[in-house]
Amino acid sequence: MSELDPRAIFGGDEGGGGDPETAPAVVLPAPLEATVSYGGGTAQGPAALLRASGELEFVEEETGTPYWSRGEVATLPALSLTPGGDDAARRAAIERIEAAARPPIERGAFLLTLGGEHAISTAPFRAAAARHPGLGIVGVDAHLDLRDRYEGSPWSHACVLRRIVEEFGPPVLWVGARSLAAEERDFLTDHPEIDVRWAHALDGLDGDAWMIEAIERLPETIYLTIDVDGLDPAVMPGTGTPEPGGLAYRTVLRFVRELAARRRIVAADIVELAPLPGQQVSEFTAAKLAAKLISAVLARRDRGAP
Ligand SMILES: [Mn+2]
Repeated sequence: MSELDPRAIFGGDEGGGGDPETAPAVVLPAPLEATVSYGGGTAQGPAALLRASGELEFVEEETGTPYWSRGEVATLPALSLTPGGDDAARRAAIERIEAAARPPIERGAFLLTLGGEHAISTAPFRAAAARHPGLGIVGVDAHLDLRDRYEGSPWSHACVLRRIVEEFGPPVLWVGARSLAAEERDFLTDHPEIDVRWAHALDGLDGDAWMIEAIERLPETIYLTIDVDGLDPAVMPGTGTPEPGGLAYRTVLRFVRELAARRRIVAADIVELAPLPGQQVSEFTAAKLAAKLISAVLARRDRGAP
């Protein structure tokens, strides 16, 4: 059993407390906040999400059954990551996250990393790609994060997909985008294989057929990154770089469930949560999405799928 403060355990007393060395799902808090360009606060994201997760009812309302069995979800101690610093310090922080991500991924557990800013995704993606060659990446995000450098740094949150594409060239599906820099537009022109489902292009589409069509193009093993700003700021105000016209909570939920049912999500992250004082909706929404993601991944395993 974990000796962490119950408020620092995903799922609290009822849903948490699994052994990080054996549990089929492991949560890794990675509160890195170094290159946030607009509103700050992502360093507080993991703690707020964990606290909110302890307030969730443990029965999933759609099924009437618990999200998972006791002990199936473990939480690692939050990494202590120095904020700010130069590129070398940022790179070192990402390497520390990667080192923490490796053991659960290597033994085949599902790893959910909690950011922190989006720059952290490189770390668990690398750990997962080392074990799963051909790993694809799926993002829910208002932004493409395809800049080469941002505010002088190649390790900015605005560059995370660019770094991953350059290093691994993975199949990419990016959902909910609604922000575009000229540099990103040009990069997309040069990389037509990057499958972007723009938020505006989803308006008026009938049902979820688009999701299934997009998911069926993907390889079997997937890394999923959920930037909370992919959701509409009306339901997710607590994020540093909000963009209007985002996805509905239920749309994201249905997408995550289709993805988890049709592909093997080996690792995921939820990033860019920046809690707002006196307003708990953002961390509560992120915590519930995290619980439903873990539940959907474990349900696939329970059915005997790899
Ligand atoms: Mn974003």
